[in-house]
Amino acid sequence: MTASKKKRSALSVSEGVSPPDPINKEAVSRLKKARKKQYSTAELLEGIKQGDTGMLSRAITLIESSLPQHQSESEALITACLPLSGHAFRIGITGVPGAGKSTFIEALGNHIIQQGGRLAVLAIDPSSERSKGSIMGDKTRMEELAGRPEAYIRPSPSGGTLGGVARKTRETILLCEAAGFDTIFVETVGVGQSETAVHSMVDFFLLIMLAGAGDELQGIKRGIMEMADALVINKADGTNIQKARRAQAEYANALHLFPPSPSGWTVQVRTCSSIHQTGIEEIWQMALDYQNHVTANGFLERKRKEQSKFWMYETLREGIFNHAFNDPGMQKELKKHEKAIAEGKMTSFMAAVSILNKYKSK
Ligand SMILES: Nc1nc2c(ncn2[C@@H]2O[C@H](COP(=O)(O)OP(=O)(O)OP(=O)(O)O)[C@@H](O)[C@H]2O)c(=O)[nH]1
Ligand SMILES: [Mg+2]
Repeated sequence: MTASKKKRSALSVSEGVSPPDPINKEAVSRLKKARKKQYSTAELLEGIKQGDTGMLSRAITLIESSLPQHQSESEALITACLPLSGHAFRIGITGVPGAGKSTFIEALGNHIIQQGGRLAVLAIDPSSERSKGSIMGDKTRMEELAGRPEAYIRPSPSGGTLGGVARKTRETILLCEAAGFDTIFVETVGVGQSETAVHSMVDFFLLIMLAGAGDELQGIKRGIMEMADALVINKADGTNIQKARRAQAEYANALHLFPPSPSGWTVQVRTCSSIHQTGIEEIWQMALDYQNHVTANGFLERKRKEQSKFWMYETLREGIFNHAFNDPGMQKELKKHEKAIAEGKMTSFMAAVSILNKYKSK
């Protein structure tokens, strides 16, 4: 085929300048790279040390991952952050839905930042369904805080058992501390076992309550009150002020009946209005008083050591249980024994011994 014939063919493509791409390919590839970029543990650690919250978020996502290939990287990162952690004041905040936790955190958080602090707000919410709701709620209730560079708000890790979620939150505390946050809030909703988990990872545990719900001691589990270092009666504003004061006196009386705390700290009852920001400053001062008290008498150090031990055994218990009972044979044994208990053919104790014997002979 001659060159001239080729030019005349209907299939030939006339030479010319190719049209520009409708999309800026270079920008797209840069974006893709940024999205996909896998940071090394060293890069994440460096970012955390510099207080870069973008890198902190990536690191937290890594430790939250349940993929086995992330395990060793995640462990390396936590180990590297460990010596940089431990200096922050860790505060647990709980209360029934609607008590005003988010609004209170917004008010107290802004106050702490005004005092020169840097605050990380974490949450433990074992039901992932609810956590979606509270993230949405928190965005509007913590508007000012969320916009501040001195604040870092991270919703609860979702899914998994309470133990798993709690362990990840505990590790997240370490990462946040390594990133320079000097105050850590861990929020949980006061309706289940999650308070116990939060209590086992904080220095100071604050229970937010409402006045005027009939009998002041109703609806609130004694166990939660016993864990608290301070009770805060929120919404003490408008016509509610008197009711809040009465509730304060009643709770203070009720607390007298509790055994003294091993910290030597007397549990305080305060009132506040998170919306009007009254009583917030005093509550922060009280928290700092507590911190000074337990630092001076050595209780804080002992408590943190106990907590570390507790989480080692918790994780161990869960790991051993999963390892032992994840196989179908043992699952069947569990179900069989559950049924035997339900039908009254065996006591719980007998069933447990029988299951353990099955496991040992496996
Ligand atoms: N009057 C008054 N209302 C308040 C106060 N604090 C919170 N509220 C209101 O109470 C409602 C619940 O407040 P939230 O801060 O969302 O409560 P929460 O405890 O975070 O609730 P959940 O996230 O559902 O567990 C909102 O309508 C707030 O505006 C307060 O100090 N005074
Ligand atoms: Mg909330």
